[in-house]
This record gives sequence, structure tokens and C-alpha cells, in this order.
Amino acid sequence: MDSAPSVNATYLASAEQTLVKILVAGPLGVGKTTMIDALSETVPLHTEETMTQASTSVDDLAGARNKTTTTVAIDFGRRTLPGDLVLYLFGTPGQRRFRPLWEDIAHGALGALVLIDTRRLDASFEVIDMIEERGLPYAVAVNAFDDAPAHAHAVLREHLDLAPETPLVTCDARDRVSSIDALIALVSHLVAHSALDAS
Ligand SMILES: Nc1nc2c(ncn2[C@@H]2O[C@H](COP(=O)(O)OP(=O)(O)OP(=O)(O)O)[C@@H](O)[C@H]2O)c(=O)[nH]1
Ligand SMILES: [Mg+2]
Repeated sequence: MDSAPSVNATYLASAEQTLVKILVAGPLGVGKTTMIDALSETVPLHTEETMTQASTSVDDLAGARNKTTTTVAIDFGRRTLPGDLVLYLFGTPGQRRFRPLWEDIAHGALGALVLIDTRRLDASFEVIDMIEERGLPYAVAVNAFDDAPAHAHAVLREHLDLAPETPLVTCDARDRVSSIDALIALVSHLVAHSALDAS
């Protein structure tokens, strides 16, 4: 008699797969949840809560005036790239006051994709500082909102004080292909700097 297949058989990672934890980071309202929704091949997990009046004095929402919810802990999704590279994507809050939570989520991550909004460039400093303090390799992706200024990449690099090897790309967080391209820029950077062996 044939034995019944294991219920979880389809969820077991193949021996060929490389599993990698990646952070999707960036300031409030930059599009982290949107990008993980666009990218994830599984039903993404979000911990969204309605924003309250109490946050208005500390959280700068210029450029995202219609925003009514925020991610209070994490977003989580999964994306497989060619070569059986399975990325586990963790969206993290960018405010320094969430540092302990941030450190927990960042544990074991190989790299970070930092989303930025050119209408609020200074809001990116906190998160980039935290990532650099942790020594995590990262790539920067400009989430191109319709009314955001389109600065030349050289200007953005200087303003954000990016190292020459740090990838800087432009994307639309709502678009899957564009978001995958941003992830590939990060993964290529990780491979080039030996943080990831994808061979
Ligand atoms: N026009 C435009 N809107 C976008 C884009 N990306 C995100 N949005 C919208 O911007 C708002 C904020 O996006 P979220 O994905 O919630 O941002 P977040 O970074 O997860 O925000 P927090 O979790 O609060 O930090 C949402 O209403 C999105 O639909 C974009 O590329 N273009
Ligand atoms: Mg969010």
C-alpha cells in the first residue's frame, strides 16, 4: 500500500535553495509595506494599526498626508529569485525609538534594501545610520512618488553620503518587476562583497 504523502511536503525547502533574510527598511510611509505586498509570492504578513493623533508630533508625514495606518512591528514576505535564491523579506520601522525592536528583527539578516523618498530625504538618515552602525551591507532604492523631485543620483549620493560601492536605484514600490530589480541590485552587492555565496 502507498504511504500518504506528508502534509507539509510542498513547504520543505529544496536542498538546492539558498535561504536569505533581507530587511526592507526606510522611514515612515516610504512604501515598505507596499513593496513587500508587490514582491511576495506568499500571502504577506503585516501588523498594520491605525495611526493616532499622538504620533503626529514625532512622525513626519509630509508627502503622505492620506496615510491612516502604519506598521507597528513587521511586514513579512517571501520572494524567490532565479538561481533558487529564496529571500525572506522583513519590513522594519525606520525610527530610532524602535531600535530594540529593530535589532531583534535585524538579527541574522544579510543585508538591507533602504527605501527613500526624495521629498523627505533627511528622514532617511536615522535608518541608514542604524544599518551602518550594525555593519549591514545595503542598497538604496528611491521609491519614485509622482510629485517627488527627481534628483540626479550623484546629488543623492552626496546628500546621503553613500559609499561609492553602495548601489542606488530608482523603483516603484507598487510594481513587482521594478521591486525585483531593486532586490537584485542588493543581492548583486551582497555577492560582490562576499556577504552571500549564491554559486
Ligand atoms: N504614488 C505612489 N504611492 C505609493 C508608492 N509606494 C507607496 N505608496 C503609497 O504610500 C503610502 C504609504 O505606503 P506604505 O507601504 O504604507 O509605507 P510604509 O513604509 O510601510 O509605512 P510605515 O509602515 O507607516 O512606516 C500608501 O498609501 C501607498 O499606497 C509609490 O511608489 N507611488
Ligand atoms: Mg508599513
